[in-house]
Amino acid sequence: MAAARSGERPSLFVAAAYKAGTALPLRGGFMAKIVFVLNGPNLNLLGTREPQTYGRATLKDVETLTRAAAASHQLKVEFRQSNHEGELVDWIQKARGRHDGIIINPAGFTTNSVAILDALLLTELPVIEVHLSNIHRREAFRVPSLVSHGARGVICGLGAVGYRLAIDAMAEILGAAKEA
Ligand code: DHK
Repeated sequence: MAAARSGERPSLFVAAAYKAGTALPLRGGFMAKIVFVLNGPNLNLLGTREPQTYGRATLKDVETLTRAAAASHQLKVEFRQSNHEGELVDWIQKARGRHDGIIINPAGFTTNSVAILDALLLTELPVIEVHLSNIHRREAFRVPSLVSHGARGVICGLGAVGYRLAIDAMAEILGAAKEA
């Protein structure tokens, strides 16, 4: 991503990217890297959906926690959820060249979406797969994950904290700066 030097007027490219929300200048003039955090079907109902399995944190709570973790690494986050496979595929395709890494909880698409896996692969971005629950100690149909074939790493079973850990890992992968 283009870096604007401190004190310099942002270039047209930077200004356009900033407007599009794809490049975010920070103090000191360098561009914050952007992590795309994607959530699959039924995660919009977190907090009330089978709380014994998925916890009481709402998706908004997860987003807040994720953004706070990202800010501590001077990373930006774009956080989205969809119940629709095609919409997720469209978003992932557009991440190429716009985002620096992807964290995805594919939820119900984990074991069956070749389309989501293929989209993740084409971005050539680092991908971390997250699940709130420990899919390995649940019903057999929740594994194996197709998405894992495109993931650098997988975190599961740690609830919302898994998203924070995924941000920490992504920061490491992207060489992001840790705030003092
Ligand atoms: C969420 C879902 O919706 C399920 O379909 C997966 C995952 C598990 C989770 O633990 O976050 O099997």
